[in-house]
Amino acid sequence: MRKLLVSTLAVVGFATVAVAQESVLVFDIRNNTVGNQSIATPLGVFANGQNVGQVACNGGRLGDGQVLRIMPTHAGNALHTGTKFPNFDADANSATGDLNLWLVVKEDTNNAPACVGDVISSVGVDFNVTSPGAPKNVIGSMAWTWSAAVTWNGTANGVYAGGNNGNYTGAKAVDVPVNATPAYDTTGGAVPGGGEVVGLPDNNAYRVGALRVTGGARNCTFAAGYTAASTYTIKMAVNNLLITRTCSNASVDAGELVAMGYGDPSGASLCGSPGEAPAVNGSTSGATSAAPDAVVIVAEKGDFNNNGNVTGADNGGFGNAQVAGAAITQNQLYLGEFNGNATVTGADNGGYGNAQNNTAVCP
Ligand SMILES: [Ca+2]
Ligand SMILES: [Ca+2]
Ligand SMILES: [Ca+2]
Ligand SMILES: [Ca+2]
Repeated sequence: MRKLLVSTLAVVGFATVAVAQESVLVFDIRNNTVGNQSIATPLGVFANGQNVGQVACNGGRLGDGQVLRIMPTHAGNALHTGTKFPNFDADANSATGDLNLWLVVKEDTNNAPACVGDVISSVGVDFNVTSPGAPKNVIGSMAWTWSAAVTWNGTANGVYAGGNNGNYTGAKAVDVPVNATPAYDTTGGAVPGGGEVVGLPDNNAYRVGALRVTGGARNCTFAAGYTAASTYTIKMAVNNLLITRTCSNASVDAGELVAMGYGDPSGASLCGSPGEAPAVNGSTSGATSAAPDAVVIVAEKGDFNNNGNVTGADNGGFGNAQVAGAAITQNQLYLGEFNGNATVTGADNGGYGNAQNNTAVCP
């Protein structure tokens, strides 16, 4: 631990070298389990864009699931319960959802001599939320957990700032490849080319953790533009543990160049490269992503005209979702899917009708 921290501190202050990326951190609502969550063989809807700017980045693979749609929490009825799409966290609660964080580890590009036996030795990352206008549905809470995909010597889950739409700070994990023997051992660590076989064309990825987001109590002050006001962007930032790489040889690292995000889920077209540019230097505490890395939309299922309520004015949008077929968008599928089978058909009429019948129940 001590040796790692010394080497970590030693590289603080190096200027960012924005010529390449050595690792990528990217959110996706999928965890790559089979079926609806596979990133290597994605459900067709993910190839149709994320509906915030309508950008489809890479055919639906890793990075095309950066928009998390969750319902607000209802106290007066059960509208947010059940197994409606996407239900990727499998808790039968549409007010909760996961932003899985994937780490892609590429070869080092700025070490001298070239890094041997390299492993990601620390990941310290914050998640900064931008709150839009009003009236809106709020984010109620966020909670981070590290996954078992990477073996770390120590982790800290960090804290949610509290209140509505606060930031999440202090997620930290450290891997110490040098043990007391002393033998250099990267077993279980995040190494170049390791991880699961998933979507990026030039490397594999590890699912290092997940940020679980829960919608707050439904706000019933409805207005046009309600969905836009209930749309939050999240940007990653390096925190004081830094994001670092350790080598088994005596190489000097000019900093881990981390691409935060894959394209911009809020709409700017940054598709076509495996990782958002410019990369940030993981040795710079506070360095932050230039573009949003995830979007959270707290929206009522059935509200196709984006005013917060589910009424006859939404019938046209619901009908369009039913006939969209293979061209259905992520937004249409989220809004129109009520019976948990990841398609919008007449079998969803009952759930949609129930949403209309209960739309006056607040919260
Ligand atoms: Ca859920
Ligand atoms: Ca480097
Ligand atoms: Ca509506
Ligand atoms: Ca359905």
